[in-house]
Amino acid sequence: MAKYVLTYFDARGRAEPARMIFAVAGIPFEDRRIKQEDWSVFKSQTPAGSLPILEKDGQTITQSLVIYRHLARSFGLDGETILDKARVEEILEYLIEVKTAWSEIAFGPQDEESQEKIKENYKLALDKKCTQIERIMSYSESPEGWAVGKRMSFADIMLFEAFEEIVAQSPSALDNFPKIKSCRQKLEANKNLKIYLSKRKHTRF
Ligand SMILES: N[C@@H](CCC(=O)N[C@@H](CS)C(=O)NCC(=O)O)C(=O)O
Repeated sequence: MAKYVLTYFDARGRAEPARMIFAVAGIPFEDRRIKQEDWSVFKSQTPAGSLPILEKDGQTITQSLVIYRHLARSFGLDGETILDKARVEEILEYLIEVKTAWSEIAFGPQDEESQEKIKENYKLALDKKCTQIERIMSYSESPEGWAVGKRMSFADIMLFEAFEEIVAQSPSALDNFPKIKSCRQKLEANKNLKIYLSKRKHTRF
């Protein structure tokens, strides 16, 4: 079996979807967390000066979305048919747009006027992107209740992860999106994910 090392900061951030893919797939990996005080030295040793990176049998892969897709493909979580694979990737792209709008609240300018605009933009993004995701889910209606097609995919994991913080802070955030909600509930029942979540280190982001 390949040997995987996922390197990121001591946070969920851009590494968390990858950690969840490993967990759900039941594939062991080294979860390497770089301390802020060690970053300036470590940075110069990374290919792009940023994290996450994934090392697989001595080869290094950069870019979080590439890492997620690579892992999903490697573990058969990238969708069954060619069309399912496209649907999975569509959902990923929409979710990244929601995540980006959401992260601006914490990481964007903090003055009152900017925050008002950022929050308005986030609400619009949430509504627009979730409506689109629900549409995609109805195109490839899954009798089994997964996001796409007949089996669990990375889209389900991503739907769970992308909204974790949003739903924790605003429990009714997904009330207008029943397909997304029920898909998240289905994944929440996954045994491997439950074990992972029960042991996960608590971090602010
Ligand atoms: N497009 C890259 C962005 C990577 C990125 O910006 N990583 C941040 C952490 S989330 C980082 O390494 N920041 C530290 C730095 O740039 O020195 C990806 O998706 O992996």
